[in-house]
Amino acid sequence: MFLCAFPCVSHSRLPLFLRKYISPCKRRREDAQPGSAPRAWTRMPSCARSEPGAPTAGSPPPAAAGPAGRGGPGAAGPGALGGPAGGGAGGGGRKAAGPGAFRLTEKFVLLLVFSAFITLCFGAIFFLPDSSKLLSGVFFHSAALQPPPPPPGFQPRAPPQPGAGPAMPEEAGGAGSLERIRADHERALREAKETLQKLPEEIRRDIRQDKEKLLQDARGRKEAAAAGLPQRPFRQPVGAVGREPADPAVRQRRDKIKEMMKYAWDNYKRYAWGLNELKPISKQGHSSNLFGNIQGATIVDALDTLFIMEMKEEFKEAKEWVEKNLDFNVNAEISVFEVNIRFVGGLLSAYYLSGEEIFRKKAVELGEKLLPAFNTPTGIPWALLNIKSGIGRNWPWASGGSSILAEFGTLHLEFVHLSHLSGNPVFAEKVMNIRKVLSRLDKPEGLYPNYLNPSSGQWGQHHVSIGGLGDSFYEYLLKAWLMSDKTDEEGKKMYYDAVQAIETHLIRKSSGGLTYIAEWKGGLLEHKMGHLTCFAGGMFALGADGAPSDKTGHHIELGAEIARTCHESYDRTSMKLGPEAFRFDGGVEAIATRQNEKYYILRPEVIETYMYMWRLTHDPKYRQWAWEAVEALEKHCRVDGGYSGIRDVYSNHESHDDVQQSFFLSETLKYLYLLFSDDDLLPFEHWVFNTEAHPFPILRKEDGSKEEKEK
Ligand code: DMJ
Repeated sequence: MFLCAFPCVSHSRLPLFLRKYISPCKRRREDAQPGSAPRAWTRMPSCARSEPGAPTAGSPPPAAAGPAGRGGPGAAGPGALGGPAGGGAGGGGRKAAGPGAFRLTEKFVLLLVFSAFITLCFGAIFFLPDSSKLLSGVFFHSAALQPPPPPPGFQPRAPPQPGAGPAMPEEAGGAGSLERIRADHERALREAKETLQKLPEEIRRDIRQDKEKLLQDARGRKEAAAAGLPQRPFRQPVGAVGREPADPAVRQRRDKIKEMMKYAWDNYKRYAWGLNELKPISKQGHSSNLFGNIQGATIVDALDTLFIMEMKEEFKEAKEWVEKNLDFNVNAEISVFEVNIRFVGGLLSAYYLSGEEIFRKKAVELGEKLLPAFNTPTGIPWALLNIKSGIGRNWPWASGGSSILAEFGTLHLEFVHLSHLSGNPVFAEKVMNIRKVLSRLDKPEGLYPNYLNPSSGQWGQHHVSIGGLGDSFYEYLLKAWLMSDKTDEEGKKMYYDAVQAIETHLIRKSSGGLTYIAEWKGGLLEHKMGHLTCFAGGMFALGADGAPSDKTGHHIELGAEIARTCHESYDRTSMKLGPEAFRFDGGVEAIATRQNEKYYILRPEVIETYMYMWRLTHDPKYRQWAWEAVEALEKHCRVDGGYSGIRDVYSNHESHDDVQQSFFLSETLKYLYLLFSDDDLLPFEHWVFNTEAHPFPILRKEDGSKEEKEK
């Protein structure tokens, strides 16, 4: 360590009696041909030992070093300072008194000078700015400081652009820039000030949490490496948890929604833990064939809601369940769409919010299991897939073996993030190919039919819907553009063109002045709107900002009108909860006329639209309408064992369907909670929600490869 300090001092400026002590090194430097050896080679032998490629203790010394170079008998103990004066070979005579030997006082002076010099060096290291970097350069000059080698197929990320938006959430800009150092120092100062204001027990708790986080990070890194995933530094995401709302009335409502979440969760835990969903009346598990025998849908779907509501204990137990029990190595035929939006989506969000590697690992593992679904002549995926055999098929009822628009069109956000997190472009390639197939096809009147044959690449029946079978395809066009930091121009164009066609051919106004979105069947309109279609109000408002030809205000207005119509569909029932579908014909408006359309299964779409409208307009009526829904849910859906759907919302007494849907926890309650939170909880500038309300971070322009975001 001492010797390492010397190369930075010119030999000629050293006191004479010191020069001879370092002369072996000096001579070595002079012996070297200029430019013939790396700079490191000119260092003192003991320094060179830490250079890459330099022999370590026990390895044979290079021939050029000669027997006296190192490792000789004199290399240990006091003789380690160098060879004998004059640099004779070997260590013999190192202790013999001779003309060159010092007296005790000289030795003392020598020691003092050494000490002063070392103190100076250390002082410089510790007090120079960013001393940690100097220290690491001097003492830890090792491979640990080198970036890890890229995994196969991993696209290197572009350096951040100056002036680009804030890095999000884990990819900050280039290390070492002055800006970054200044920001780091300012942050450190701020944190120090905050720490000074804390109580001792708060400081102790913070330290404990930091320690846990460090341990957990280390564990996670190991797991990720074992799964072949690239290393990723995790940074606290923006707006993952919010402040308490300032207004006590709002705070109280938000607390109520958290209590509802707790009630739904506790009952699931009590009666159906580890199974997909809860039957709250019969108080047992509910299995839906959408997930085959993959288990734990409610747990995975609820993870991010638990996180943003700061239900830490529950989040922890959910995470532990995922770690120990979530198993995809099962012989199961699953719905690719449902598993993607709930399981892949839930795991991705949980990872982005918490940084727990287990979620990234599981998401990528599941994503890989879904890949065989794309093995069709066109690459348009099957609806159903056996994740063990990799054999896929379509729903038998879907127009001549077609795949469904809302199913294959709702993979994009998740698959782009899977590529981003795994470094494997295959996921993004699969969904970009879907885009390619769609953009080549003729669209009747600019509309996208709900059915597409994955073998022929041709449309099936010309049925168009912004509700069931079509809905989230449109949603994902817009959100793909937003999630790409507005670089996915193709997604943007497809979205706004589609909205134009929808307005022209599907959107109508009732005689009572209610705007609705009808369904289109080969050119004929069915004047019916599904509960599912109600999400479109939020979508129009969210997309208003980018609308072409000064149509921003118009798109907001369209969102507001759809929100009003959907609110009417709730308000015109006896339970103040909306039916599955409502009609605008036969003398009725926004009312279900068929018995099999009168049910409510805890769906989120109307509340989702209120949430977007609230965030984008701050019109208090949206909070009011949302609160009406909360009251109705409490009155009619809350039962002894959780929350249940209702068979007929027009009836005066409840007939429960006995299912607590997993999307009630992931979507309905999350959107309600956001409605009564400040806008800086999961702000739209940083997050995009998948169709199951799982938040994904926007991929900043400087993040990720082009392939993941474009085409
Ligand atoms: C959710 O699973 C998703 O929102 C999906 O897109 C369709 N609808 C259900 C909830 O109604």
